[in-house]
Amino acid sequence: MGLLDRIAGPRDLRELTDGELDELAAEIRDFLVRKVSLTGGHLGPNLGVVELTLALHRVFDSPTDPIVFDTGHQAYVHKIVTGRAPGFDRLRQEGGLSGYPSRSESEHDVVENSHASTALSYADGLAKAFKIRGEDRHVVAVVGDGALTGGMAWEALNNIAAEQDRPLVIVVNDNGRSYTPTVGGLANHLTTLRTNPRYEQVLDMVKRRLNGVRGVGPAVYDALHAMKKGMKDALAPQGLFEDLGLKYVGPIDGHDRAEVERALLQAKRFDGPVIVHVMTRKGFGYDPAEKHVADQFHGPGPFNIETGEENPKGQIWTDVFADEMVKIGAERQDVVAVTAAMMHPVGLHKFAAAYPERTFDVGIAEQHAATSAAGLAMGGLHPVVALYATFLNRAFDQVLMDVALHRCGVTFVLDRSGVTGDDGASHNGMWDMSILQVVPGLRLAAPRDATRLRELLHEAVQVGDAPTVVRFPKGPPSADIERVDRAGGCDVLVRNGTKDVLIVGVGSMAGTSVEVAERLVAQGIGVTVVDPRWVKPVDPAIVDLARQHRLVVSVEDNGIVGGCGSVLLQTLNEQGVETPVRLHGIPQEFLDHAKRGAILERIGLTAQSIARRVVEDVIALDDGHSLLPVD
Ligand SMILES: Cc1ncc(C[n+]2csc(CCOP(=O)(O)OP(=O)(O)O)c2C)c(N)n1
Repeated sequence: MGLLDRIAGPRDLRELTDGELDELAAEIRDFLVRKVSLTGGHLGPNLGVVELTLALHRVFDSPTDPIVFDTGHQAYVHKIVTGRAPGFDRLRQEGGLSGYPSRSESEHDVVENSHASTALSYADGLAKAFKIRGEDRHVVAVVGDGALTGGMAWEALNNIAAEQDRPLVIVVNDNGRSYTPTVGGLANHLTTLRTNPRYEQVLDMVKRRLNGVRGVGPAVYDALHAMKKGMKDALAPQGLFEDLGLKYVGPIDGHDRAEVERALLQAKRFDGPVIVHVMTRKGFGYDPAEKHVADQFHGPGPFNIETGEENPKGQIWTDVFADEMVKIGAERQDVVAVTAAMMHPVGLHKFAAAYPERTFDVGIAEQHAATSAAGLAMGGLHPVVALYATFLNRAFDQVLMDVALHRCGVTFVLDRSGVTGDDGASHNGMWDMSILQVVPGLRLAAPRDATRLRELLHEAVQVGDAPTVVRFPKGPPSADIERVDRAGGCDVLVRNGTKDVLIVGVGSMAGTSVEVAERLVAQGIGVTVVDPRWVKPVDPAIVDLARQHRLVVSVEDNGIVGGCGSVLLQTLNEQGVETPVRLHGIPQEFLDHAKRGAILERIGLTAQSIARRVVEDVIALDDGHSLLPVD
């Protein structure tokens, strides 16, 4: 029986000796590598916070003292020491452990939103609440140097620093990276902090400790050496935080648990807001992660433990976008690319390699990305801003007022739209087609396959006087689906039999719609399937087609409220088309984590389920009844 088996909750950590805690840290690293190699997940960030998390749970009394993890992807160790190690066999699986903190899993999890840069605001509110209620509790926020590049973090710091009597400990987990190295003035400043003369001592300590850590290879020594060579002295390096009025402790070697504990205890005693600057290494202790150039195993899929090689994924939508952007970059000198700290995940790394001077990583700052893109457009360029669909939510006002109102030609490319699954409720890209419907002048395209992605991306960057959006889902694109005809700007994919049912298949749901059609045809129902390609604005050709059919069915992988189907319904109503319309989309719920396929099954977005409901609707029409209520 290992030490890990003896840890049922944070209090058990306090019984352990220094030697046992070192042993436990090694066991936890082993455990993380073994479990994540099977399920995939956020390995690198968690390997980096093992000692930090043990120290946090020994110094503070969670849940009385809430510990808020920014983004939450680095909370695996926290899960392990709060009694959830057995759940790791089913990490990110349906009904199993969530990949982020989860309030339904544990009283130790405070925040489960995986959108970055929010922890300091939650912590600010919690500290204010405890003060007003007269409760003597500390609040701890753990925030990465990447998350600190988000504007909200600074809005919160501005407030937190203003009140000196609220005990709030901000742990800056500084590993120098988001996915890739963190960029910007703040990142430079943190680098300066590392050049504090005290850092020399810390560096020595880190080096000494490395010798004692299992699985650490030469990569780490080289990196540290390189860091050291780049050092220069600074007089008052912590100035930025102290100028804000925040006490500063650090920098601390985040892999020296005892030293981190001392710093946290010191911070705790201040009984006011204080920053503890902890230096860690992403992927620490697992050689393949440390050596992984792209992102130090930020979030690998299942992989081989010995080699660190990920199981092959095949071509995904992102790859198609990545290659096409390089071609567009060659054809158009005015096209520039913008990423919000996700160069590789959104596929802009190839463009960046070909045209480094035309690529901008703005940090985890989607709002700024949008408005900065407006500026780029005003300055005569055509920016392509590539984001995960869920993170565009942040920048709604900027898209509306800063880009659209000014008629700026900016293309937003939304990867991971629709149901994404494993990462849970906050990662599903199911809001974009609803919130963007209300933006005047904005044009939105949803490609059904790789060929259409290339085609629509080219069309999008041609638009110079309005925002355009191209959205596509997670995973591999389906095989190309050829059109049989064209109607306006739309592709007709199926035209079979009498004009009974018109199916409007949006984006990746076009393939599903073709399957639905096959099932309906087999039952003697005539079907037309149309892929609008550009779903906003509604193509007049769809209105004409709707008028000619007996039933219109829309299928989209977006929230049902305010999505493409709902806008189509409204348009038909305005145009006096009385054909009944049935909407199929994602129910407006926060969907628990599970595989994308399993979720689509559960919410009825499969060909079988849609076909069954359409047949029922057609039978109701044939019987002269009004349509059945949705089940
Ligand atoms: C608003 C938002 N944009 C993008 C992301 C994607 N994302 C997840 S983790 C991460 C990097 C976080 O870096 P850091 O805070 O330094 O933590 P580390 O992984 O280095 O521990 C990014 C960009 C996100 N979660 N939220």
